Amino acid sequence: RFDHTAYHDLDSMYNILETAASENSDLMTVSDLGSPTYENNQQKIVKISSGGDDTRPVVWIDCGIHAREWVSPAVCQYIMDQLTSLYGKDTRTTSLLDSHDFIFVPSVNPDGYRYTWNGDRIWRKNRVPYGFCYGTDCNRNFDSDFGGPGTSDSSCSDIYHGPSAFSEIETQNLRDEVNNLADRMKVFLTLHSYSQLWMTPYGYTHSLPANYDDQYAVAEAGVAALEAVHGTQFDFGNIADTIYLAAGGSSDWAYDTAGVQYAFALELRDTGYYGFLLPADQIIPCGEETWAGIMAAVEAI
Ligand code: 0X9
Ligand code: ZN
Repeated sequence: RFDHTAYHDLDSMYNILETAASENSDLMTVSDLGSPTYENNQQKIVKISSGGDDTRPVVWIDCGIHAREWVSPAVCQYIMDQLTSLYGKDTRTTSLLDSHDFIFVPSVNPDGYRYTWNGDRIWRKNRVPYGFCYGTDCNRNFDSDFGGPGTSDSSCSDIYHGPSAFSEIETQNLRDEVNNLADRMKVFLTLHSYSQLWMTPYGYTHSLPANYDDQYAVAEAGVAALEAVHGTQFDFGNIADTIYLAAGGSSDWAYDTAGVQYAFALELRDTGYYGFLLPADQIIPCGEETWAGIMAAVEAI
């Protein structure tokens, strides 16, 4: 069953998900997202739905595109637990889940995540060898100004964009699933750490998207609800101005190409004291505030 008192390695997380799905078979299904990765791991896709025959608006939440950002998959697990354990018991959870389908990819980068457990704790990219070095930054590999600012063409760089847009199995699988769901995807959320930011497009340019005011208002509502839980302060706004220019990111692609009108990249706790090494006793408070923010954002759209 779910356990938010510790981080879990890939096998343990996947075992937890399978157990949770079997205990909540009316609500939760786990399957493979697409083709296995270079190191033959699966990206799992978790669907939490109370019915509706695949017609309801979709809330997409992906986690762990960057391997070292351990709190991200942990918060994905926290949210899945909230949905499955409170459906039919808590009115807010019940109405959210009676009007939306929730889709999770709890580990977008399973090869990298595995390597953070058995090789290098602060590894970021996937593990495909390119020349003398390993790994593409999957969040530079989308077709959103591919190769633009904030990316590198050196495979030894932590922001290596890969040989071409969607060269990586991880981004291909994610692209195909988002495209399948695009016409009913209400919001795309991708969870990172750290910096405490709620970010809207764009990352590849300082220009603002056409519906920026609407996305900004939803981000503001999400942050207000998030901050109300534990007082954790988040900044919000477009990626390029809140963090830095970075092309090839998933949320820019989801907005521009898949046409999802609300596409957010969140940077969860903290602001650098622990950084990527956030202690496990912060998983629950981080999950609580993040989920409160996401609920409020979904309700605000
Ligand atoms: O650099 C990144 O990919 C993200 N920051 S992190 O420290 N977690 O690596 C920011 C992603 C912003 N999104 C886009 N550039 N689309
Ligand atoms: Zn990240």
